[in-house]
Amino acid sequence: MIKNFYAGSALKEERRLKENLKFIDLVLEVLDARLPLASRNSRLQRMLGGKKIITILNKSDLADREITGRWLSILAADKRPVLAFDAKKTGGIIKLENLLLANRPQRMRYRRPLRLIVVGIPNTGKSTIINRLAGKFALRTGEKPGITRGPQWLRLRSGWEMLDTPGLLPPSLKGKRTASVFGLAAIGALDSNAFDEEEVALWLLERYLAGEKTRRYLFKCYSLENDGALDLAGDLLYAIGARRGCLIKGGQVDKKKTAWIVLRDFRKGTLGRISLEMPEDYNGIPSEG
Ligand SMILES: Nc1nc2c(ncn2[C@@H]2O[C@H](COP(=O)(O)OP(=O)(O)O)[C@@H](O)[C@H]2O)c(=O)[nH]1
Ligand SMILES: [Mg+2]
Repeated sequence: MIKNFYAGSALKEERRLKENLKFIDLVLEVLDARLPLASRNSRLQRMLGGKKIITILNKSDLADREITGRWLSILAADKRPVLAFDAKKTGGIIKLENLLLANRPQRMRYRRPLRLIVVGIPNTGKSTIINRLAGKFALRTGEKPGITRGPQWLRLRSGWEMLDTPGLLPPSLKGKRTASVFGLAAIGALDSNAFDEEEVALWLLERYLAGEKTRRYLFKCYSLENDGALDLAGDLLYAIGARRGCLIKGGQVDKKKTAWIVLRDFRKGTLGRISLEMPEDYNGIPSEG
């Protein structure tokens, strides 16, 4: 049910990124902490050659704390700096700035400023991170993927220069398990025309039902009784729609609209913390995407 809408524009983006990479000393790879495997573009590794990468598990405020902790230790074994991050939290940027200071290259081949770029798939928080790092340079966030102004270098407090436009990577879908693709749809990395919202919402509700904590929080959020009567995602979606008065003519629940409510609430974080991938699924940086 997932269609790939990125093929054409992705190639253009990739060419643009390759062009920019000539001037780049450091790449900030922004992943979604709830989906660190699927939100990584594996082709990036090959494009980068030997460049330094700092991996940011952003939106960690929306992921399970303990699971993110385990992700950090597993990803750190790849010998690159990795940081759990909440780009919406004011003050948190210090941690990232310190990491940037600590990761200045030792020797300079050219007399030019050290430059970094923020890259990632849509909706991982790239623009928010750029805004935080840039401080007084107010850039717009929350814009539709792909809409950007002419690129510009901004000087940061850590001494780095940063491209004000993120490098937009396509989500890698080829060879991905269904769960990863549904996860990408849920976190808002895919075009809304590319998937069936009801399928994705049902998959997401199953994930909430599977965990004791996540389940309790979800039922509380929708003021539903957590008494075992709504153990099936389909019944749960229906109950959420009914509870929200999301009806079509004749009093039936509007399942499509309810699915969007669930997806929107999930993305905003109102449904509570949840991790959609487990560290146990990881076996090294994938080489092909
Ligand atoms: N809860 C939470 N939301 C975030 C975080 N970072 C970004 N967002 C939100 O995620 C959405 C997408 O952010 P944006 O920076 O535009 O993502 P981009 O597409 O990668 O540039 C916006 O609504 C942001 O406010 C974070 O760390 N935590
Ligand atoms: Mg953006």
